[in-house]
Amino acid sequence: MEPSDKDRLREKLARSIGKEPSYEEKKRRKERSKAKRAERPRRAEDDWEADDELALVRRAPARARERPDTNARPAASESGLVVALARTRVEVRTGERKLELPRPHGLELAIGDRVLLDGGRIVSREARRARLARPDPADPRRELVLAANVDLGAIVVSVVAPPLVAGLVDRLQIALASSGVPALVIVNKVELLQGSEAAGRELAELETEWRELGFESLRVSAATGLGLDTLRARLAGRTAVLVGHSGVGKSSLVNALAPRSELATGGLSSGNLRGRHTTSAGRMIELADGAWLVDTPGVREFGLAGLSRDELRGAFAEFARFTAGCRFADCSHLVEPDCAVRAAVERRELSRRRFESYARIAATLDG
Ligand SMILES: Nc1nc2c(ncn2[C@@H]2O[C@H](COP(=O)(O)OP(=O)(O)OP(=O)(O)O)[C@@H](O)[C@H]2O)c(=O)[nH]1
Ligand SMILES: [Mg+2]
Ligand SMILES: [Zn+2]
Repeated sequence: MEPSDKDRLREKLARSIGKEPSYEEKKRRKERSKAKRAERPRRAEDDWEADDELALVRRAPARARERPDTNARPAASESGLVVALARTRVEVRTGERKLELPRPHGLELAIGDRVLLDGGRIVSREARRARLARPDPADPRRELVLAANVDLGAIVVSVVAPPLVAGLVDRLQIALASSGVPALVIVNKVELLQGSEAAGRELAELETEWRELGFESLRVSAATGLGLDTLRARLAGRTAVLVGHSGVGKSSLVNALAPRSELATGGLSSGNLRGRHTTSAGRMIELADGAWLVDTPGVREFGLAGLSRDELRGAFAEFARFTAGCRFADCSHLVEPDCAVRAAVERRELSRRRFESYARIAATLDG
């Protein structure tokens, strides 16, 4: 190593040591957060703390013992279901039992995975039927699997607070379609439409658009219970993953459908009506009638980095009716002259909103 490199390294080290809080300070911080936690009722998530957006770190062992059926030694060669994940631990359901096992090295796991246990360890993972994944916001080349083996992707949006963001629905519909998972749009908080005519009109327009595109949607309210019976019937016997922005009411819906789950729910920031990222890690919950729900942390955005331009064009299937009229066979519909898709948008035969959503997604793809 060149001396200059060494010097730089030493300097860097010195800087990082300077940043590190002292032992005393760390202890004080720990006491403070412990006192804060003690002020509010205990909830299931208290055993876990956020590591990054999706992973969890198990808290100190004293609390870990409180959960019943935990750490019972499993029989040899059982199979189980991964219901929660932390950096070093995995929570697995086998029948009615909940086990906490060390996270195995070299085995990628996701919530919803079926695993084989042997002598209290996870030894293998079954092949996944289907999964919903997205690029890791911290490193887009890596993939984060939100849930494995799902039958349904429930895209949760809300009206008024937070307002409905149709573009995220487009993205999630595309991601689910490319995973081969059917999508269901759940519009929550619909009781809030009573105070807002504009939001009601906007939703009705979107619903018409979704229906014409063949996308299923359902109006519900976790607060009043409206639509929950229909939703329950739609979920029966299936495993569904709930995805959407923070604050739309994903965890509230799980609690309304499975009152024993007691997931933490959070208010909204008063200024911008956005959620507070209350759920910090996914969790799989069993409902009655054979349904399972995977609650996930709210996404800020949902990248589609892995999508090709062809796949994107295919995802906006309503364009296909016009593309024969484009001057260029490989028209991107973005910049080329004589584009029949853009012309159809001008004539209002295609939705301008959908076209703009297409253009926005296209701008984020490489190549
Ligand atoms: N008015 C109304 N408020 C609701 C409804 N459902 C949920 N909320 C409220 O919306 C806020 C956010 O709910 P959460 O269930 O925490 O939302 P979430 O989607 O899980 O949010 P993250 O965990 O941050 O992703 C809470 O204050 C809930 O009480 C509803 O149907 N109507
Ligand atoms: Mg939540
Ligand atoms: Zn075109």
